[in-house]
Amino acid sequence: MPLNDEAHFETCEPASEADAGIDFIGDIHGHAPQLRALLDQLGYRMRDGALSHPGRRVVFLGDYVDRGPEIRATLELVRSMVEAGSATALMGNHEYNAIAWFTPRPDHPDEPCRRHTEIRRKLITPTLDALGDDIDDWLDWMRGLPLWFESGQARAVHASWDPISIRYLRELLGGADRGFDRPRMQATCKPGSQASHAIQQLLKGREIPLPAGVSLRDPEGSPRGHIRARWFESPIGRTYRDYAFTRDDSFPDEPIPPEVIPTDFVPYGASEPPVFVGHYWMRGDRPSRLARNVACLDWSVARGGPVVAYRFDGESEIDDARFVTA
Ligand SMILES: [Mn+2]
Repeated sequence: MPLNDEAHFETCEPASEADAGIDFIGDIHGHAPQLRALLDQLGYRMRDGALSHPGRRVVFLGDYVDRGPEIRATLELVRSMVEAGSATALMGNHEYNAIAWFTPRPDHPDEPCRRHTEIRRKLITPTLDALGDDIDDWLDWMRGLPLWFESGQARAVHASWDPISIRYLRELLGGADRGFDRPRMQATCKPGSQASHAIQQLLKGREIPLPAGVSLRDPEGSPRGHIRARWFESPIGRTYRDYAFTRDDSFPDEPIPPEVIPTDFVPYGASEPPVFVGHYWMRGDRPSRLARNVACLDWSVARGGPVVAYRFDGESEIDDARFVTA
């Protein structure tokens, strides 16, 4: 179908969901101007109050809030596209954390599920300032965001595709992919619970603990006792440094001992459909795939990188020519 011929589409039935192309878009973090430029470049135009495309739709990979200068405008743009039916917006760990900030702990109702440390307060303050008195409405919207996306041809999740965690959460959510009311939210906030483990796999990704005595700092300055794992690959025979999602020479170049590798670990199969994730602060001149069927679309907009899209049209192998940056 000639996707660039808009006049053609106005006289045709809209493409069915299965046929339509999907534009996957990575982390935005309040950078609305880059998002608008990217959507414009992809051919989305304002129709009836929201951006849409006659033959395509968007799947946003989460992390709309925190860090950037236009958090409210970002949320409004994303939400308007969801409400117009031209986009699906997945939950990122930053939306989850915003909900947890305001959710009381089930065992200590005077304390929030997400402890209010100074580092975290600094991170969430621009979001709280941007949403002001409307915070409850926006939190309700965030609670309803789906955690994963799956069509026959492609998959998406904020950080890592983990079938065991997806199965567990689908059961917790009564067969749905969304719906974090207070009790379900509290279930996922309980440290050490299976629900907490599952949500962490999906929204923060699989982590491998560092050897005793080695401690690093994350970009916010919090101590980090783990590496973010290349979950789609096997950790067997790898070192901490070369199995880390993004390479960092401060990670130990020593073998990962088998006892820290989770027993339920299964790498992403080569014949599985393409999967798109955000979250990992990739760096580089040009976005590229991580494996034939795995791509990360977070290229560090919050550190001066671009907002990144991938134009998907049903191909079984990810094509580096299909990444689009604003
Ligand atoms: Mn994230």
